[in-house]
Amino acid sequence: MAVMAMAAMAQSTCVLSKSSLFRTGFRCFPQFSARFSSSAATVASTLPSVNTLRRHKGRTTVASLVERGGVQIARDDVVRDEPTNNIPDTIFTKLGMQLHRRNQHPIGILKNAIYDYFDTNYENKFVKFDDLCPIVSVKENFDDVLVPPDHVSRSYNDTYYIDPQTVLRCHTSAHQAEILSRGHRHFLVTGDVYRRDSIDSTHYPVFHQMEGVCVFSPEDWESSGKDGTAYAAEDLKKCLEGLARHLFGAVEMRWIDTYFPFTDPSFELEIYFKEKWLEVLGCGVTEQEILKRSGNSDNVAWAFGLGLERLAMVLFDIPDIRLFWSSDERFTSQFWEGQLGIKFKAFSKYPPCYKDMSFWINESFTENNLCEVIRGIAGDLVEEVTLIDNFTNKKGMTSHCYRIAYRSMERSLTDDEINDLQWNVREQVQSKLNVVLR
Ligand code: FA5
Ligand code: MG
Repeated sequence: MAVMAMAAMAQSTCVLSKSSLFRTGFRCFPQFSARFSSSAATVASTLPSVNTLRRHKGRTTVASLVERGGVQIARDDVVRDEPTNNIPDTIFTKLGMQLHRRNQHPIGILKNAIYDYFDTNYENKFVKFDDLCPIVSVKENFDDVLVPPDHVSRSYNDTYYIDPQTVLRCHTSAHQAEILSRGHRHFLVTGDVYRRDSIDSTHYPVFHQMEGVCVFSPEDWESSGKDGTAYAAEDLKKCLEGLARHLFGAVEMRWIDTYFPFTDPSFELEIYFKEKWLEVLGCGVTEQEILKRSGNSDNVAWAFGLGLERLAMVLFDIPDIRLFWSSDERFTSQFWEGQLGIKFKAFSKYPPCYKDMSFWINESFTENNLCEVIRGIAGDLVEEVTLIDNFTNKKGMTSHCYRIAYRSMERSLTDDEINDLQWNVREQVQSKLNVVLR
């Protein structure tokens, strides 16, 4: 079955029952933008590794079918041996997981707690969607929310493409326009989202977001003495500060002004966690164009997108984002349906092992491609990849040195095991990314 047809079907059946990707806006990547706004064949040239990746896949057995809300998604519809497809099996297997629909999992517990907040404060006004298919069109993911054609988030480096018209949604905002067009004015959309990204304790290529949208009519703001935009912005901040208090009680937080293509003004909320400010959500007042196209011309709306893992890390004191995917009973048995007050107890802190790796990069080298290769080999055993040295010699050649931290959340790794991983990483980084090891 063609993916688009399947996506459309999944969409309708389900409905019933990038790192600040968008904030950064027009990051200056001239070669990149040129590539990604032109033909598919040109786009593919930035991913020299895709076909090689496929060859290595034969080694592991991967389920050929996952189920989403009663709809079956075949591996062949998602992972294809084509230059315009950049989806590895590790990502395909995550499609059926839906951590946000497990009531005993921290992500599901958090989703339900946020539902409680909205149900209590808005008398069940918000309609909830949590089973929309993550396979969406480029139009839904980008065009419908006014992401410009040359925006960095559209690149093959940042987004997982099934084919040039179809992606794994990289944010729940992909559903905003469609749901608004169907006449909904208050809704929450929860789902798994997918991004090619760097590797550290707060970034993972699959994570969960909750989108909230609330539409106001002139009578809502007219008596307030404010204009619609100021009224919505104030209401939005009040709503989200209330949510933060509902979840965390007293917590240190701050608002940052930012940019999103789909909102103006736009804000991010940061929470102080483990001696750092952690960005937990993006939000703002919806662009009029989106409202106009959905038949809401005279109205004003606010929208937000919460990063559920980030909030759950703060709420349950979970130190590393990989833990959410652990099926180790020492992790899963610590959480209970409806229990917000639980603090995660690390079963043991296993030692990390660091390996450095230097190479001369080429024009098409990107850190996201490097991280994808490393994850393809080490999976969740890789904790962090950091650029520790970067210089350009007199001949104009640029060298990067990356430090890879290997650490299991569940056991001690042996020296042999790590050396094997590192050997494979070196070999595949060289062959797939065409860099020259030093
Ligand atoms: C967005 O995705 C916007 N769609 C949010 C939005 C919705 C803004 C509606 C305005 C209106 P951003 O790329 O910043 O924005 O991601 C939102 C949140 O997702 C971040 O604040 C962060 O909490 C989380 N997040 C982003 N990347 C990752 C990642 N790789 N791993 C885990 N969480 C992430
Ligand atoms: Mg952001």
